[in-house]
Amino acid sequence: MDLCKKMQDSAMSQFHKELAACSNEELYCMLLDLTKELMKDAPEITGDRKLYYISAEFLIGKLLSNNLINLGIYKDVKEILAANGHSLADVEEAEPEPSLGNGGLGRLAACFLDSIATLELPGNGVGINYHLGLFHQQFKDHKQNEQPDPWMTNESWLNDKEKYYTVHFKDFDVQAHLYSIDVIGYTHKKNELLLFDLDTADEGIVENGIDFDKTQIEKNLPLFLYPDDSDENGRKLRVYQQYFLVSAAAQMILEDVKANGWPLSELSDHVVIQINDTHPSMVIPELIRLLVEEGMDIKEAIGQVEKVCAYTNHTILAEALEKWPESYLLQVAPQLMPIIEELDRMAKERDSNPKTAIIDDSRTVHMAHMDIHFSKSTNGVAAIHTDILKHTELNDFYKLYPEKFNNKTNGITFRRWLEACNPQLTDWIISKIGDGFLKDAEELNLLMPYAQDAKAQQEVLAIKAEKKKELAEFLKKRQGVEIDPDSIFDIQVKRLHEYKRQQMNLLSVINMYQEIKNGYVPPKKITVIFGAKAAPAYIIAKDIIHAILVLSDIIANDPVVSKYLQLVMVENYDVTCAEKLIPAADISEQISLASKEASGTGNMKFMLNGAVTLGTDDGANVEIHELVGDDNIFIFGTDSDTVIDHYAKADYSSAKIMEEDSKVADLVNFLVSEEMIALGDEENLRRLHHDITTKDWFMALLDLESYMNERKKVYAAYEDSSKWASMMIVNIAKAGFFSSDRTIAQYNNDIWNL
Ligand code: 26Q
Repeated sequence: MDLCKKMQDSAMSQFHKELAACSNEELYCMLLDLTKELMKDAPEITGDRKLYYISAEFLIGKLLSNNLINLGIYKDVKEILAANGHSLADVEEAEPEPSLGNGGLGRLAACFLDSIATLELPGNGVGINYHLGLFHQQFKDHKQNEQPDPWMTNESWLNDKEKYYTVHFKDFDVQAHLYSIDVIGYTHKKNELLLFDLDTADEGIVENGIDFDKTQIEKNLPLFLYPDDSDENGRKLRVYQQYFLVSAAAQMILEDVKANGWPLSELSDHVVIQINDTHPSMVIPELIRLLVEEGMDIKEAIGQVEKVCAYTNHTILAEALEKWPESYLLQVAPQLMPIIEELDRMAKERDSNPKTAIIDDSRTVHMAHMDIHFSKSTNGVAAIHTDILKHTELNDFYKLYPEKFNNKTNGITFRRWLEACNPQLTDWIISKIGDGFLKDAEELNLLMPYAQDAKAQQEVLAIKAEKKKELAEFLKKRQGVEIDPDSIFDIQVKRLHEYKRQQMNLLSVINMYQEIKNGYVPPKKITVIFGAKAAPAYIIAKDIIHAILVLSDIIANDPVVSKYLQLVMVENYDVTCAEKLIPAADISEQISLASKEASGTGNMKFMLNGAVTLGTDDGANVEIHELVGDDNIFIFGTDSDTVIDHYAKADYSSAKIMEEDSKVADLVNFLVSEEMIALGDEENLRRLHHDITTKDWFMALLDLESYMNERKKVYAAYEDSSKWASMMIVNIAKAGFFSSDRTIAQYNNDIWNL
């Protein structure tokens, strides 16, 4: 049946209305049903070897457009809606965004699912169905306020698999209830995202913001992602969530194997489990435990699991490497401890170095250590990150298992981050080089000759101008903020963390504010945009948000400065808003302290959409730099070796920099100036000031001068629009390497062998 008739019939049967008369909400429900129906008929990807990508986070974003694209009916649906007086963009607004992730690691998992299905590899995601997501960020009194983020509606992408798995905790059992979301690839074949839930979950226990009783596990377990882990009960709840996920997952995997008639002795021939950071690491001892329960000898079970599992490290920050006191594990899942003890004993047999022990002298269990000893592969997520793991952070392990270490530079799905969010640029690329790049992203290189083509330059500038207008409309609608589409859009959007140095950007904006106040007239108005959620218990991060929001008002209230400068912080930065911000960006701020950002993936999305990077040689910026060359990127700051050296020698002092550089001192002191305190909260501002002047653990002041200088150069470069457009085109042309299809092909060749 043709699509138009199908849509008309569904509107009639569901709502007894003509298509033209339906509301956006009704159209969304109709399209949701229709899409689910089409996906139900799509062939499953099968094979006798299967991947389980297990992760505490899947930041999948809205699914309608993406699924329509991958089903090959996006344009048709858009046209049919238009013919009936509707816009697909408006219909999309009715879709709630599932908030099942924090940031990079969760979004990466979602891009990977898209590419795994597109490459027709049999592989499912496995995670938890958090009812209230991470949290919804609101700004009140210039501060972040956290609210629950309910996203599940009666009609949703979730399918009930009507399957339960019993998870044994020390004092009680729970029934993990399996749901799924279909993941359709570009060739119309499908895998699944499998999400475990608890029927006993009770949203009613949440009160004032996101507070709830952390001890009522049966009611709270699947409510929030990473509940506040600043207190002991919060941390313990996290262990409950982790064990819940891995125990249900391990049972399901063994059930799959048996259902296929494969003997458990051949487990590693048929199953590969990719462990997404240490959050699901307990899958290793749990799987061993279950195999032993099935009658397998423990040595054989360990051997199998070591061949089945592979571990990805996403961070070099020591504080993010999870380690749990043995006492927690004994309270949550004591049945794991004998297995972990055995793994620890074997690890100590392999290496007597206490730094590689799984259980240390204070009876703390190091999850990453268990992963490296007892999985077949350990990978970092960008070249520099893997190098730092090998030669610094995990060097003791690298010496022990050099063959296990490998790099898999991250990638992004072009279906969402180009086709869906920037159809204008997609069509432009197709008009120049055909649509082959949608299958083979490296074909984007064919755009290179257009970098010097005056007509092509004008065209990309026009598309950027259109996307900037769209963003201005979006922000007006979403947040009531007006921005000037004729200004330069200079954007930093990512989780708030000191190492990402939003505070350095803020200090540089203070500098711009002061210069303009002192009479400097910038050639063009600049709109600096931030978007970031801070962890609820991360005090300094929240103080940085406070300072940004206060400064934003100071600038807006200044009749002179506001003509040339605007500072905006978007509320509740999420995938939906990333899809609007990124295509509209002129400048992509990637300014982490070198050595600290494992990869970054936002940097790739900006580049693909024709933004020029202002950044440090950190994470995947290094690879972007190599690809586009010095002339098409703005790099500044201390290199990673020097930074690592500063930490080793403990010789960095922000106070010393302030003593020696009065300009830097003035900028920092502005945080506690009368102007700031008049609008803001003195306690927060003083705490931030104190932190930067006495600690500045992530060295914002080290690179502040070079950052401000480089930023000036970027703004100056923007004035030569032909040169700027050629930089945009080079960035787009060189972005092919960052397709997650390439990343997934590498995982498959080197690790999964599906
Ligand atoms: C750990 C312990 C207790 C509570 C929370 C956590 C925790 C939660 C989330 C630790 C880490 C995360 C998330 C990490 C993350 O998103 N890392 C990012 O991964 C991206 C994908 O590889 C990289 O591009 C980013 O550089 C990296 O920061």
